[in-house]
Amino acid sequence: MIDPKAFVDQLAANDVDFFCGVPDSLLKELCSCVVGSLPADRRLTCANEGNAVGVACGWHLATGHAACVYLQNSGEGNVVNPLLSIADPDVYSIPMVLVIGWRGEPGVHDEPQHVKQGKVTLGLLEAMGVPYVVLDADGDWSKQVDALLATMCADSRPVALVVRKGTFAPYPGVKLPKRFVLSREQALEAVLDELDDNDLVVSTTGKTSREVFEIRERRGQGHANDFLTVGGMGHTSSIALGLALGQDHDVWCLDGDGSFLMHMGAFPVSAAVAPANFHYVVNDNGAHESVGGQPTVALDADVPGILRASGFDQVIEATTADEIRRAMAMLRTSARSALVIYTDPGSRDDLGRPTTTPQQNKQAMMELIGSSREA
Ligand SMILES: Cc1ncc(C[n+]2csc(CCOP(=O)(O)OP(=O)(O)O)c2C)c(N)n1
Repeated sequence: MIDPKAFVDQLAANDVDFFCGVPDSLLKELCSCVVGSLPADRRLTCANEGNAVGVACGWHLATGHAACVYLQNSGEGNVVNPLLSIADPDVYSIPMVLVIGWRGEPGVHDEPQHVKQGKVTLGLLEAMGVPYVVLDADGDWSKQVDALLATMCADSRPVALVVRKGTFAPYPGVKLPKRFVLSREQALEAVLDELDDNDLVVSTTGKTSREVFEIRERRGQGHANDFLTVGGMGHTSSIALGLALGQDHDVWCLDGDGSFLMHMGAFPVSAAVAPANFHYVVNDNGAHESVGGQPTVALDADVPGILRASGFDQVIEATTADEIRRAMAMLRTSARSALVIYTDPGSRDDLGRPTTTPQQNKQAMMELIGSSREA
């Protein structure tokens, strides 16, 4: 296995001395090492992976050095535009090292949302002309990294390290202080208590959707009311908006702060057109909890203020189950209102995963709404 600290040190020794990106569960140990061992002015958790490529471009302009951009392969889509239209050797020719966690590698079992992305991960890099090497626990990683960095420097171009599951050795996780009353799962219990059989849910990527699924299982409620945004992080509110615009059931978007930040431009647009059946709830635990707990800026930024400035007339904040219940009643009757729930990061070790497929879930919801051609 690769010692994350030795990896970070080797990059730094080659003038790759700034680390930015969006955390990934497969790169959890590396991300913990970046947060835990580098000074604050040498690292940045970005809102999305494309932003991280932008920061890497600016770092090179400022220092002549290169930055490391870390991401899950789900974020490859977010980096395509700034890579091809800014950093590419045909444009500004900016060196940087992408470190990409390879979820869904062919032959390695993974969740449905990772299967297609896993198949095309290398092909996308090839199509973009980004030289890459695949790292695993057994190879001579140090030589591989040196050879790739030599290409990066010689051609002044982005290059990529694609990292297999189980490559990095354990590194102590990020410890965040306990500040609030509820866990995310307790908050979700309180939210779901207030919903009725006609209410639809669009829940965000990561453990929120897994917890919604498990709460429904425990309650024997079935899953037809819930659209689990298993991939497409950051698009949860847009999916909920489209769903609310196209039919009359109440739609409850259950977002996370990392997802909220990822494509925040969606909010003024949603607020401008939000129909009365669109209800926005964000769980702000100040972290990308689902992938290792790396902090986001959401507890420093004024999330309620951002929502208000985006056009949500009434934004309620809650930290207890009672406050959540009261707020849910208010949201149901007031258009353009939103709820920000503050919770502590953390989740059960035995949290399961959805046992139904995405297509079964989609079909069940469309039958409930009556929009399925097969209904
Ligand atoms: C485009 C993209 N980048 C990264 C990921 C990996 N990922 C899955 S869940 C998650 C964290 C979500 O954070 P937040 O919305 O705050 O919810 P929390 O996990 O804290 O409940 C990340 C980074 C992803 N699925 N897609």
